[in-house]
Amino acid sequence: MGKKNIIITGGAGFIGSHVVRRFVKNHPDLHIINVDALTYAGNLENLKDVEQANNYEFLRIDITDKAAIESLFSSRTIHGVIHLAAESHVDRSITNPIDFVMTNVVGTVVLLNAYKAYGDTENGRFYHVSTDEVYGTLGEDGKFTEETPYDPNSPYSASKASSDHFVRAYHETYKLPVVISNCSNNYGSHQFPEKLIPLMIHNITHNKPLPVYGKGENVRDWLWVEDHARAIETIYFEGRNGETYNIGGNNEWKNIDLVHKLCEIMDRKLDRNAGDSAKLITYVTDRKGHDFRYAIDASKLENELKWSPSVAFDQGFEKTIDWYLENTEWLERVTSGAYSDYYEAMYTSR
Ligand code: NAD
Ligand code: TDX
Repeated sequence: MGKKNIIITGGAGFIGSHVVRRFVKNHPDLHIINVDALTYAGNLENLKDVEQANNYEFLRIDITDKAAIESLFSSRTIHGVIHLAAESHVDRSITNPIDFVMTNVVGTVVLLNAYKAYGDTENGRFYHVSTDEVYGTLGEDGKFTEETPYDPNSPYSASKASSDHFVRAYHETYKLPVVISNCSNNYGSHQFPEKLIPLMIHNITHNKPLPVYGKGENVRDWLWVEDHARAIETIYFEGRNGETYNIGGNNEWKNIDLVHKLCEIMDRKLDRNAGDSAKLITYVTDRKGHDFRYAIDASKLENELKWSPSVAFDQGFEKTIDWYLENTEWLERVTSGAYSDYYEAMYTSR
């Protein structure tokens, strides 16, 4: 018998590339099929170190393309699916919500249907990788648990909440074996510089203003991307069908404090005078409907599946910054072309 086929969608993106790398390297008994449309956020350069592996294959397919997805699932036995492909940036969802409905909602249902019709549902499972943003926003206290009611505020989180609901509904209605995880903000290498940390690193290196939304008081709970990828691996193999697992780093930061910390480290690494980078901080108009605070209670995952974050934030953050400084070519390539139009539309005269 050949290797079991596992589809990982969105494997050319930020988190997906870490998940693909981990599965290809740790599971030579599995054949990993990376299904990705290569949108602006997808980049095969992120997977250079695994592209020659004999248990890895890349297919450029848009998950909303029903015929192409059905043809893939019907042409060979798909044991399991780890679904990460998504439109993932909140600000883009505010200007263009329909793309988020198409990929995040319709694309997820296309995959569910194909897996239900052709997949190895007796033995495998459909894993939906989701976000803590489906729970809405917290005040100063409390944390999201798996029982927190869904209350999404942005078009992005509404689309992810909707896709979570479809995944749950396929479990209830068709007994499809599914599992869902909802994770907090990730940081690490290969993140597209529309997101806070790589955007700020890029701007500091170019002495450009650092756009902090509102008063910078919003709070996010940051988790190292490798710890997220390891949680996904654990949940894929050991999680219980029909369950949701929250994933988080117990690591809350006010945006402005995080940006100041980044500026201090960048001053040191770039041999600048202390305080130079922080002079670039510029407060700009707040994000519409900006969720105030996210914080995750990950005790279910910690107790049931014995997962916990492996890296202290100081260490992971420093490693992350080093990666962007050592990979300036990557950063320059992904910020050439359409990025400048995006940046101008989003930030000029904000
Ligand atoms: P990303 O934007 O970096 O990557 C998304 C990937 O999906 C890209 O490779 C892109 O080409 C691909 N893609 C987009 N539309 C597609 C389509 N129609 N068909 C096929 N491929 C398509 O995203 P990310 O930050 O790596 O997030 C991955 C997943 O994790 C998403 O589902 C996101 O909701 C979830 N998530 C992200 C975070 C975070 O902090 N980034 C936190 C929790 C959950
Ligand atoms: O230029 C900026 N200035 C700024 O102040 C940007 C890009 C962001 N921010 C703020 C907004 C947020 O409070 O920083 C915080 C983090 O912003 P993002 O990096 O855009 O992430 P967020 O909106 O929190 O969502 C992220 O975490 C959950 C991911 O993008 C989602 O895909 C994931 O589900």
